Amino acid sequence: EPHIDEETMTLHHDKHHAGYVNGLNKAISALKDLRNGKGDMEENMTRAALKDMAFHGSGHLLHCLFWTSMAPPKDGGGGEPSGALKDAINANFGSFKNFGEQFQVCGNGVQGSGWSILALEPVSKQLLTLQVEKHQDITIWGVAPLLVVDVWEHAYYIKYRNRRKDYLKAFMDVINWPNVGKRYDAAMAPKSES
Ligand code: MN3
Repeated sequence: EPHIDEETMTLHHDKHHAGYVNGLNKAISALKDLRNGKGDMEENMTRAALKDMAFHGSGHLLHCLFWTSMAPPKDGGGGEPSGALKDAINANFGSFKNFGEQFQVCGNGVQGSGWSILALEPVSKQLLTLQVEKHQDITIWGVAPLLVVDVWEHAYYIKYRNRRKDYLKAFMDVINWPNVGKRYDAAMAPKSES
């Protein structure tokens, strides 16, 4: 509050996110049943269980990142990033202002449900924005999502009605940059080649 309202966040977390957790558990359990000979493996795996797992699993993961992409302004939400992430944003987008505009335009252009995501592409170590639809379409394999914003209507409808643009503008005032910066540092840390 006041940028994002409590009622929306409570419903979003307790009802919508819970739906993905239940859906993922159901898909995993359906896959286990199929491996144990219950039901037609080919039919169910290709048409339902695997797709459900990708949809609900990606929905669950992105919502987990969403909650921790935010903080109330009194606890340090909003403002601008610092440290290595700040330098990387300047290097990849030209300026923080450019990044902010691109991140919001990206979310505004999602058709239907989806996300605007700031991610690190691991091969070239570039930061980029992804305009993900549903939870799993239009992504790049291997990227590390650093900052995500849910742009489905349930994320803003009570306070912002159909004004997604205003919601995205308000979201900029609650970004938990210290957390996003930690994710960036972890994603950039050297890993053993595999
Ligand atoms: Mn949602």
